[in-house]
Amino acid sequence: MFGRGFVRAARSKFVKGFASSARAPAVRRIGALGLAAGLTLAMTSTVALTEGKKTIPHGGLPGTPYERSFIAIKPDGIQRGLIGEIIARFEKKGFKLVALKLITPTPEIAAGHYDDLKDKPFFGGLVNFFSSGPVVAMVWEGSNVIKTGRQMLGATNPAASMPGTIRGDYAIDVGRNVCHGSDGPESAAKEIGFWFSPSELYNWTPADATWKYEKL
Ligand code: IDP
Ligand code: MG
Repeated sequence: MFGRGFVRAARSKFVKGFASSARAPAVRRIGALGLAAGLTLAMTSTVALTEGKKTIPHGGLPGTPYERSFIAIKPDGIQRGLIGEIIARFEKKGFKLVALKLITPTPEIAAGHYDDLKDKPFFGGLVNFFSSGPVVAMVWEGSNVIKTGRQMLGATNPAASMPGTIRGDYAIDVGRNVCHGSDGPESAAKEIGFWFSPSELYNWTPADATWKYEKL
């Protein structure tokens, strides 16, 4: 995990240094012991703080375990009781949830989110549908979460989505395809910025991170 290797190395370096001074008088050794404990504690808490404050750009770091994608459950997914199912798939895969809110988008927000499709004939219907009720807006983090997230969602048209994907398993119609996922690093950064302020994103370290990644 980030920082732990450093702590371990720093600790073992210090312990070696302390052992080599073992011929020092007892009083100095006791003093050094206190100093060692204090320094180790200080180092540990400094690293822990740095780890907690580890700066990850709002839009994530594509190509690293800190890549981020904007994933949303659309109004049809909410109405059909699929919130838990969709979140569970991302959670079980091992991705990390770093932001989540339930929000009914205004037509302006819906239009802003789908701005790249404003010239499409289905744009009006899409905006009406997307602003018709609450959506679950989320940011998920992990290696390849943008591409893998799209694969987990399935093809835009559920008729072409593979069984086993969310749309393949739970949707029929392209206009009611249950979920949204960023389609690349640029749209991910743009969408995360559009839906969430920096204070709404959480940097946290899952307890099982080293069971999901060989290297972090
Ligand atoms: P995506 O959601 O897989 O990224 P986009 O092409 O970005 O697909 O389209 C955004 C959304 O617009 C789709 O998820 C779908 O809900 C809707 N949409 C796309 N194509 C059509 C269409 O031909 N008819 C109706 N709705 C469509
Ligand atoms: Mg899209």
